[in-house]
Amino acid sequence: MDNSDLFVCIDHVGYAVSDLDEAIKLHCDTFGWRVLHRETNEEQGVEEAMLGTGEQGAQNAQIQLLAPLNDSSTIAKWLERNGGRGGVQQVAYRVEDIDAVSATLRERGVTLLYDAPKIGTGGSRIQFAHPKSTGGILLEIVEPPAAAAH
Ligand code: V0V
Repeated sequence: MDNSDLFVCIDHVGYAVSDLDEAIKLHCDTFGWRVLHRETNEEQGVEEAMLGTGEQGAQNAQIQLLAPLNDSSTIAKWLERNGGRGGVQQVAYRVEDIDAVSATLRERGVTLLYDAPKIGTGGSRIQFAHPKSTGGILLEIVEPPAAAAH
């Protein structure tokens, strides 16, 4: 990739929701998305579902529904700050090599939250940039698991 092309594409947009089943119903029954994958990530404190649309599979941009697993979850805090209403909690950019991209972002002064990537959806590797160093957006970078990378 060219040096200016750090990211492959938008991997997903993450919505904070208070009730996962209700949110799935809304986004699938009303907006026509399909549930591609569902899992619980204890470390991140979330119950989540990844949604695709039409003929799209996991190779295309997805919607990630994020419900809090408990009161100390970052999603619970986000919902509380937002008056209990759901909304866009994060945008995730897909990368080919998360270690290389993390190093470049650090060199450029971006504050990354973790010393090393953690495990995300479906065994992906994930890292976050703090909103204070991205212009106010919680930015995730995600390296898909080898089998899902195209
Ligand atoms: C907080 N702030 C945000 C924000 N959360 N701004 C934009 N988007 C968000 N989502 C602002 C907040 O309004 C404050 O602004 C400031 O950041 C610091 O607030 P804080 O009270 O310290 O906020 P905390 O304690 O909620 O921490 C914020 C961070 C936390 C970003 C550090 O949410 C975090 O660790 N996020 C990364 C992990 C995560 O989000 N996990 C759930 C998704 P002012 O008031 O100071 O101006 S898991 C996932 O995505 C997976 C598994 C996957 O994709 O595979």
